[in-house]
Amino acid sequence: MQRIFSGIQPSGIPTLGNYLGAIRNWVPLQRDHECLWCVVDLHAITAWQDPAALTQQTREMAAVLLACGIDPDKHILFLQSSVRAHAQLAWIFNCVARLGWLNRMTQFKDKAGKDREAASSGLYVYPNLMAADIHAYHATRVPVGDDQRQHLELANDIAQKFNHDYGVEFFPAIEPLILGPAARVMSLRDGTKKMSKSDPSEQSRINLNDDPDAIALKIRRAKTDPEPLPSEPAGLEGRAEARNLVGIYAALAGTDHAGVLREHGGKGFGAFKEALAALLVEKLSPIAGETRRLLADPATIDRVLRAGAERAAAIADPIVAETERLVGFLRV
Ligand code: AQP
Repeated sequence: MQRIFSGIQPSGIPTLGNYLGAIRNWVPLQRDHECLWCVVDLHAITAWQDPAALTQQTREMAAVLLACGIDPDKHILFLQSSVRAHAQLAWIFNCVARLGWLNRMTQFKDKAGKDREAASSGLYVYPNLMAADIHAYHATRVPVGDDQRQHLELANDIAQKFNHDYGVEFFPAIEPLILGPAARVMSLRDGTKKMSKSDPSEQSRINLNDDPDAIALKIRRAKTDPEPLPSEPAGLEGRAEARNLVGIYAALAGTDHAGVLREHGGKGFGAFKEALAALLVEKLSPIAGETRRLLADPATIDRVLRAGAERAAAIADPIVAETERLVGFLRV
């Protein structure tokens, strides 16, 4: 059975983008893989997080994952900072990855924005930590949204260079699993920017804990253009916002762009947005309800995470110990 690792940052309330691009696709993978699901709090602090908010968001993220169907008994759900192996291996990978490789990472450019000098050095070496997250478990498959593809290529480059430099075949190649028809969900305010939980505009995203009124309002206010919906997917060309809303509808309804346009093509956005909001409420309300129920008993969530960290460390510690031996660290 192949081992899967995937992570999500507790940097806010998870969004529809996180759900359609990642979490929803994780659940069926549990049938035929051994899975490690990680709330990556070390990654979250690469951007400023208020400490009390981070604690709260971390527990909320674990609750959302459980509410979406992550199984903490058959698989492992844990916090990144609870397993020291991640930071230990990341340091070694900081010394393997080349600056030139990191300079090509588009996510750093996007996230650092114009004021690069003010970005944390953690944000810059984030892909090295991500490589360590995966390789600390010898995981071979990583389900991610389309935006993470470049980071996985870097993780493979790091593994190859490590294996080459130390003359071993220790870290296996990893394969990205880009799943789901809505692999990239875009902002509701700007169809060229991805939907993000840390976007300063609350109106840019659907949060998984939004109530039906909030969902309806955000969809009603979502940016569109004056034309009606086309009847064929080719008519979405150059219409980023329309394309995004159709993509979201398709992913939730289990169809594709053509299927949505067969039903809604020719309609104005008013009617389509109403149908989309109703579909979102139908699909997301049960998750929000179950998350609330779980959060009423935080001790149980914490117990699940503690047990998960112990099981994760039991896999990662020997792999990192062997990495340190290969590097030549004296163990006394
Ligand atoms: N808009 C998106 N569409 C599709 N997939 C997405 N993912 C995130 N946004 C979208 C996928 O969600 C997983 C977890 O992401 P993350 O929390 O580790 O980091 P991120 O990609 O940086 O997500 P955010 O929401 O944009 O967080 P912030 O705002 O903190 O940077 C990943 O598999 C990602 O592909």
